[in-house]
Amino acid sequence: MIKLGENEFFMGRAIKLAKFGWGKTNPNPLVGAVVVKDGRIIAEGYHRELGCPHAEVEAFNNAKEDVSGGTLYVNLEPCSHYGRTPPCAQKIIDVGIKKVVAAMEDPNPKVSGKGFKMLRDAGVEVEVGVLEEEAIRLNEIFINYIVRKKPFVILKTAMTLDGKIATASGDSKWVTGEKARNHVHVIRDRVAAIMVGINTVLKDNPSLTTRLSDKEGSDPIRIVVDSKGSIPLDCNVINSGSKAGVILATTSRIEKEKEEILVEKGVRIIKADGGDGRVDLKHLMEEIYKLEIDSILLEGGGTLNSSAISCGIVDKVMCFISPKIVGGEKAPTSVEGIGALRMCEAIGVKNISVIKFGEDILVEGYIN
Ligand code: AOF
Ligand code: ZN
Repeated sequence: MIKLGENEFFMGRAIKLAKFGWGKTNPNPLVGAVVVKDGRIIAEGYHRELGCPHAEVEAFNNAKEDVSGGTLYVNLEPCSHYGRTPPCAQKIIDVGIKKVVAAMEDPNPKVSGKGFKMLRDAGVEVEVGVLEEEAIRLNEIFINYIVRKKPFVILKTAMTLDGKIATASGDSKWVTGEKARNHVHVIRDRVAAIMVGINTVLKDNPSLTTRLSDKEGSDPIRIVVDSKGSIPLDCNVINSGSKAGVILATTSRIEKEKEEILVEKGVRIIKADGGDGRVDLKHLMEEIYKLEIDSILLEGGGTLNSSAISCGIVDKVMCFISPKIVGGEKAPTSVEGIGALRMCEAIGVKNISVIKFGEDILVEGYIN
């Protein structure tokens, strides 16, 4: 007999397993799978890395017992297409799974609904929608990438209670405490790329790599927006020794010779002329999408953040607020530019959540 909440319990486990794939499956989804028989979990698996077997097949491969007659819990509709791997729906039918419980339909047009149909046509019972909201949130990057055909852009900022990202003299080390800063590295580990403006490179000379306190993380591809190509050849971004590449987003204003040296140093150049001499960020996102980069953590200063928000490329905001007041009208804020002239023109941020990291507060929400 199925007890109340059993579906949610096993789907919760599948979602937990899926999270082990953070940062390794991009641009593919995070997927976990659990096989249950007689109320017990007899097999578990998750999608480990892009190109590796899908979660369902991983679970079958790890099974300690015969999975036939069992119920499969998976947080995404099983695939029906031949891609990097054969269709999971067929495999599910072949191993004799009796029922599939999925959290959500796959938004990938190659699959959407076809996986469920394939299963139902073969007599497998299908139930959809268990922990759906959680599953959608888990794969917000994948869903955005596959449906809207653009990278999911997360604007991250850290400010004081009075909205400053540095003091008037430019000192910004540190606005937030260690726990908040470590969480930023957790996010760097999950996303495909990180993006800053040239001013940040010139001022802070960051390496933009992932440094986690408890495990080795993967470095995001580093994107520097630099319309004139003024990036110093000896800067840390280019010379950090990281295997993750560097993309210089620039315009035709870059000098030919500088461009050649950068290319020789392994930097990929993307030119996206905005007409006003600046980088056209919307066009840049189209080029980034073509490289199968599904997500960008934007750690920009006020100018780049302002351009990114006003041209509509930002999807999510992560705003750390530190309980400090620095004051000073010349102290920079996280979004500069001209800004809205009337309060009714302010950009609304929806579905807000609040988390504490030590003394700091993280406010997250969505723009698009
Ligand atoms: C995954 N892992 O566990 C599941 C996926 O690139 P391919 O050929 O591996 O196929 C990727 C698509 O398969 C993906 O966009 C999604 O629609 C579906 N399901 N993908 O990478 C998985 N179950
Ligand atoms: Zn599959």
